[in-house]
Amino acid sequence: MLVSGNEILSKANQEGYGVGAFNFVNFEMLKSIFETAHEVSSPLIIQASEGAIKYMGLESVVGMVRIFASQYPHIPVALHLDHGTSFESCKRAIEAGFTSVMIDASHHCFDENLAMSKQVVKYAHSFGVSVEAELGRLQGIEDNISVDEKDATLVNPQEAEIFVRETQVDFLAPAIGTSHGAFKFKGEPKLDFERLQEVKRLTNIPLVLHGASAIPQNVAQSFLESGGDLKGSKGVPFEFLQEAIRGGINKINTDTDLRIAFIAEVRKVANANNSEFDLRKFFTPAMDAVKAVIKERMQLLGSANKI
Ligand code: PH4
Ligand code: ZN
Repeated sequence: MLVSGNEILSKANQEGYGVGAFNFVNFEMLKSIFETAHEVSSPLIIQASEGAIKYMGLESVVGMVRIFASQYPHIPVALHLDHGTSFESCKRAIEAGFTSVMIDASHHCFDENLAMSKQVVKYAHSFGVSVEAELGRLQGIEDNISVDEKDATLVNPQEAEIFVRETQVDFLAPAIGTSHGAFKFKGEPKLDFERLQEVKRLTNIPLVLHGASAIPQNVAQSFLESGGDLKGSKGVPFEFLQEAIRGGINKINTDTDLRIAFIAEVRKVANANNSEFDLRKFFTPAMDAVKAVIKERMQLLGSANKI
């Protein structure tokens, strides 16, 4: 059943567990996500970025998610716009049937971010749609970074308190040192958990971790064995994800891990038989690999058996 993101995340916030928010760009990814949620009885946040919407078409995104949601009526599902860049983009998604949106105005100044987020909240809440916003910049933090540099990049907890009170956003993504993609840390992985705890203490709403892929060892290895190159890749370690949940994170954005797992299998089939052209021969093992990653993650974050 399609529900607002609030319905899924306020329960996660009260009970102290995390819910993976999985990005998709095609039928195969979406099918893998739904089938795994069904298998482990997990609530679901499905997300599509503006790029994914451009690729699939807005109506197709909503239509596909609605069809799968109706096949699994016992699973609470939120369809979330990931990194919406404008009020218009959020409005279009809401009109089309998204039940949750992110307005990402984090690259604007604080006042502009606040004003844009407020505008989206006013519109979205009138349709029962939840809203996520972001504070700070998604960027790795180095060991030798100065306090000033850290403050310029990461979320400011006092600003977070004002921001949440003024905008009434439902969830906040505080920058604490993660970044998108497969290369998150130059040295040892490092996140600012103290800052996270302070944001939670001052806001007490569900918090979101972007750039939360772990690049699990077995997935990276499989990519390598397929002939892929991921030299220097580093994700967020599993124990960091658990500590982040203890610090107040409830929505854990996951995209890169799924992409890597999928493509490794596609390449293996291509390598093994260069006269193969039946798409199903490529995508069936790819979906199995993606499902294994999602299953491990749902269990680790604590959303399994929460339906
Ligand atoms: N996201 C996913 C962003 C995907 O434009 P696009 O479709 O490439 O955008 O919001 C994440 O936070 C994913 O984090 P990850 O890279 O660690 O999986
Ligand atoms: Zn993100």
